Amino acid sequence: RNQLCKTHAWKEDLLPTSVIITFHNEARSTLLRTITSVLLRSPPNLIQEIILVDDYSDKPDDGLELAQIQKVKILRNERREGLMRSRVKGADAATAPILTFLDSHCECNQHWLEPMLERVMEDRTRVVCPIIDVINMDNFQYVGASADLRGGFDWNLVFKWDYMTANQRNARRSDPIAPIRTPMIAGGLFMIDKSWFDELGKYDMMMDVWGGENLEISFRVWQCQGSLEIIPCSRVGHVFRKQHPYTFPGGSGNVFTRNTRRAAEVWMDEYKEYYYAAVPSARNVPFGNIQSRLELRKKLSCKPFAWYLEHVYPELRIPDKKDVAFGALQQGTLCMDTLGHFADGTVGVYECHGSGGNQEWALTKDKSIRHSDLCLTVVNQNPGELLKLHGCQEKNTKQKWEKLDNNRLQFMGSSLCIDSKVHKEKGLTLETCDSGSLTQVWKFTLNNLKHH
Ligand code: LR7
Ligand code: MN
Repeated sequence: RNQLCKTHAWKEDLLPTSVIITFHNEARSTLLRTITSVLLRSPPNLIQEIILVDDYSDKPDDGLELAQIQKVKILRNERREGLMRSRVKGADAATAPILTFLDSHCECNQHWLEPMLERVMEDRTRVVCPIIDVINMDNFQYVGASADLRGGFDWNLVFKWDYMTANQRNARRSDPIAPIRTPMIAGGLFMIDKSWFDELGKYDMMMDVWGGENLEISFRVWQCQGSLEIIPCSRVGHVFRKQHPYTFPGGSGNVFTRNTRRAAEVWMDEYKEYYYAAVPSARNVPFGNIQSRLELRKKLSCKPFAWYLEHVYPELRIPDKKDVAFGALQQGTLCMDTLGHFADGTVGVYECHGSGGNQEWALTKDKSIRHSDLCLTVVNQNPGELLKLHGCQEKNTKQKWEKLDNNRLQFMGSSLCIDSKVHKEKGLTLETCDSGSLTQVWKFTLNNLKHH
């Protein structure tokens, strides 16, 4: 923790919480570590109970044995329900006014609880999480994680950590233990007022196994007049694993996509089209009935997704209405990159970093390939000639490109394509289009955009 956390005096009259841990085939040792750390690292009066929800693990005995520990209660599903319905079962059984969810392989650190309780008690619409440290999956060592991260996503709707912008980091320097507003929560470790969890619609009970519920609850909290925060003085370790140690009834890809579609269809309004542009195969996965969740959204008078994008996640780039494709232009692991050059500069390729910037391009309806207000321009229309960045001009025929079906970018009216084969010495060049040449393959991360 930041040193300042030690001297901060937490409120005296904090309310107790019920800790809810769902698990499917978790090792008993890691479960024990989670439970023990909750009991040893929290003021006893603030832990009402620990509710374990055994999501139909192969061995019922583990849960039964752990339930012999003080304050630990066990519920067991009669069939595999997945983490969403399991958490709701735990929440419904909870007797404390505040719920704390944890994954089944955590270690709560010193004074992890008080700073979060304080925030939720001040305002019950705040949903708060700790900084999630790393428990090394090879030797179970506790390793501190960066405190300068927030939760976010790209248009593929997969959770990712975002580095803070320079402004956000500066603000943090003046008050390092202030709560960090986060567009999305990782999903497993958070605290929420129980009455508000209920009012807000708990979880989507038609989501299965794993995935998508974190996106859904994040949109729901923000759009329905709540907020999400990371509390820097609260730290909890989590075992990050390479793969799921359990089966996915229905197949992991399908289940994840189905859950994600349910979140997108209910909460994202017309912006869901950018998700389908980024993950076209998602359209083939049926997502079931969402009527009751749409009604919930209406009943709670939740704000449109456009509001969320503008006020909560302005860092997420929105394709322009004039674009037909957008994002990075990928060639294997490399991406087209301005290399920091400006007007009259050349362009090259660089390892894809996934954070836009010099690697953000748009193919526009008027057929230019655009980076900000600079366009890829042909100076001399011959093989081997370097491409340049020039200011975009709508009528300039030297700035017109055709995206071919085999992922080539062809200079309009010619048989020349953008090629990276000599980029190291000079930059990207025009070369005779060749469907066998890998240095001419360019794929936009978002294709065939439809705007509403
Ligand atoms: O069918 C299942 N039933 C369960 O009870 C599948 C899982 N589970 C339990 C499981 O035993 C575990 O306790 O649910 C919990 C989460 O499953 P994990 O640990 O396999 O998930 P994860 O840590 O890989 O995934 C993160 O994203 C998930 C999306 O559905 C959940 O929100 C997890 O809680 C979440 N974990 C965290 O936020 C911890 C920090 C990770 C990060 C980033
Ligand atoms: Mn986990």
